[in-house]
Order: sequence, then C-alpha cells, then structure tokens
Amino acid sequence: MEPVKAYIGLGSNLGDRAGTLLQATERLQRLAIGPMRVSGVYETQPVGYVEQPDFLNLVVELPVVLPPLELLSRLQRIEADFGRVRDIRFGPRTLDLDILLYGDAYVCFSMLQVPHPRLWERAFALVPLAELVPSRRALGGGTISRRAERLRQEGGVRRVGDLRQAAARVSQAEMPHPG
Ligand code: PH2
Ligand code: MG
Ligand code: MG
Repeated sequence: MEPVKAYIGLGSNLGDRAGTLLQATERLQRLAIGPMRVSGVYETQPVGYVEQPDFLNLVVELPVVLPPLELLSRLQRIEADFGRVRDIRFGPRTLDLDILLYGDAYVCFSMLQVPHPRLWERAFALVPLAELVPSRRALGGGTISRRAERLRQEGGVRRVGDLRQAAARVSQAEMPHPG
C-alpha cells in the first residue's frame, strides 16, 4: 500500500488534558511510517453539549499504510487505553481521536465517514488543521485556511502554544507547593 497522510483530530476535556494529548501523540507516532507533523494546541469552548469543561484540541498529520478501518480500530484502542468511556454523545472525554481526512479519499462506512462530516463547521478541528494544510480545498470551495479564519472569528478557540509548552505549563501549575 502507498503511504497516505491521515489527519487526526485530538481532543480532551477531562483530567490532565495536555499530558494526555502529549502521550497520545507519542502513541500515534508509533502507527506512522514517517515523522508526524503536529499543530498548535487550542483551548476551545465545548460545542454540541455545552455543560462540560473546555477542551484542548490539536491536529496531527500522520503518514500511514493502514487502511481506514484499521486506522480507526487502532485509534479506538488508544482511546480505550486512556480510559475513554462512551456515554454522552458529544459529552466529556479524556481522549477523543477522530479521522478528519485520509489523503484525498472519501470514505463512507456506517461507522466511519471521511472527511469527518462535521469538520467544515467546527473551528476546534478546522483551525488547527489549517496550520498543517492551509491551501487544501474545503467543502463548498475556497481553502481550509479561509474557512478556518471565518470560523475563528466566531470565537471560542484560543491558541495556547505548542503541545510541549502546554504540557509543561500544566504540570508546573499542578505541582504541589513545597513545605
Ligand atoms: N468534541 C465533541 C463535541 N464537542 N467541543 C470542543 N470544543 N472540542 C471537541 O473536541 C469536541 C467538542 C465530540 O467529539
Ligand atoms: Mg470528536
Ligand atoms: Mg470521536
């Protein structure tokens, strides 16, 4: 199989969000056949089910030779390893891994649709994705970067730096005071 660039959206809004995302990207790198690229980290207001904590979101580009459903099952395995429990649809989660794009392919199974059906409406996915593939075409014409800029203006997403900075900042803030 030829390598395909898959774009995975990561989200977390429970527990040590940045620490979870950092470890999850290390797990994702092991699925890839070459170096991955990582967007900045965004703190985002919850969309859909709003009575829940803010998320941290980012997107990674992963060169893979796994077919889409195989990739999906690897992602579900990683979610489960981080204690993901599926209860409320759109509700809080320690780790969510979504396939946003799979090369240029359209994938349509009942359990997996790619491009992700809600990608084009969601700033928390499209704004970090635009860092990686700004000039790719978006649904309905125009580029991903243009569409992301429009969504960003509606608010609710704030860039908080790169993943390592975000993880370091949180672990410092949670460090117990000496004495
Ligand atoms: N994921 C959802 C529902 N709502 N909101 C934000 N801000 N970020 C998410 O990752 C997210 C969400 C369902 O997967
Ligand atoms: Mg999701
Ligand atoms: Mg999901």
